[in-house]
Amino acid sequence: MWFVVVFGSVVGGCGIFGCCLVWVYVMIFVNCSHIIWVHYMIEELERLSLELDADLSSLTSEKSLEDFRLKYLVKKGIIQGFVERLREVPKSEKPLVGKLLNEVRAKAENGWSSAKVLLENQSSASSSIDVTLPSRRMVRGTIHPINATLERAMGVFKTLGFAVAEGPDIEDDAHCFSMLNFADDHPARDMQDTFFVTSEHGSDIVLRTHTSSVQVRLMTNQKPPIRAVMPGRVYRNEAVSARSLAEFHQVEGLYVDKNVTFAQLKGTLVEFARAMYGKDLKYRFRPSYFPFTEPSAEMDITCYLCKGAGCRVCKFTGWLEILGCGMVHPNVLRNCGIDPEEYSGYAFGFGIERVTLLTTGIDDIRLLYENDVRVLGQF
Ligand code: 2NL
Repeated sequence: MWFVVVFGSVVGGCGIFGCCLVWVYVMIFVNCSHIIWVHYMIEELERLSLELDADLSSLTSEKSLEDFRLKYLVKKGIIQGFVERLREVPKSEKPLVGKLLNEVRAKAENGWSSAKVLLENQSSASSSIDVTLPSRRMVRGTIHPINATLERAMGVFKTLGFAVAEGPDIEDDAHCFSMLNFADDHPARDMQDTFFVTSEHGSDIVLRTHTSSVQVRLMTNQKPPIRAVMPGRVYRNEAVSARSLAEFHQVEGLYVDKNVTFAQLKGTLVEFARAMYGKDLKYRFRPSYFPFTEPSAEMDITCYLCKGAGCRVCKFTGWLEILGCGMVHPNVLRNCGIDPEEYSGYAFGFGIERVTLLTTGIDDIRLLYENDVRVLGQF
């Protein structure tokens, strides 16, 4: 442009006409130069678009992404340079050039963004999942020995035709003691043996000391024949030692019908003991005493350790006590609304923890409640 102006001034010195002519030339040239310049910018943008295609296709690393950004997308980059030059484009040409520039800019920005996302996905996928790593070992739980014994015992009684009944852990004196023929001064009612729950009702509420309370509920609510086992947690106010706990599990059983005999009691319990402890064991019934049965007995099996020879486990008797049993006391039947002249029944009860110690060889009952996986994982 300065060349045109200088040329105009020199020639202009040759008179007024020459001067006008020169200015006409200058004006034509200035107009044409705009057209030539716009045309050149369009050509430049088209070249840039092709260059962009090539650069976009090589965006395969973080470095190439950054180089591309610095070359095209920053304030001092190529695209912004074109935006600034757009100001000099004559108004009439602006829509055409502007449209082209927008297309080129969109291509650069979108192409860069999608290449970035692609690269990020690829790198996160490859860094977080290593399919060649060995899989994590599955830690498998085991059934707690108490539950395992409980399930086994219940399974045996179910095959013998017994139903399963449950009741509340918190009981009243009637269901836990008086209806079961406990005398008012029976030592089991003593503060030292039973947990009494202090309540508005006085000291009538207790934590059940046996699941016989469930049997009382069953006999009061249901007409014979009744054949059921009652598993559950029971509580006794005892010092904790290797042999006894203040909280343990019990299964009690009851069969009430016409003409139920002691022979049936023995047959059923021998069947149960064989299924639990093995077919070739020896067993015996010894006379015993419970307030709720008459006659009462205790059942022993041969010691699993010495096979009857006598050892520390069986206190050198050769026998191990496994349960208590007997014929339901007529008073208990009467208390529950069952006529003892018409019906008779047998009942039995045993502690699940004790059976678990006998069948697993664990020698301290407390181990069953410490939940040490080194102990529990062995069963
Ligand atoms: C034991 C002894 C026994 C019973 C529980 C019972 C229940 C009713 C009536 C009569 Cl409703 N008897 N249960 C009978 C004899 C023994 O348990 O050593 N348990 C751990």
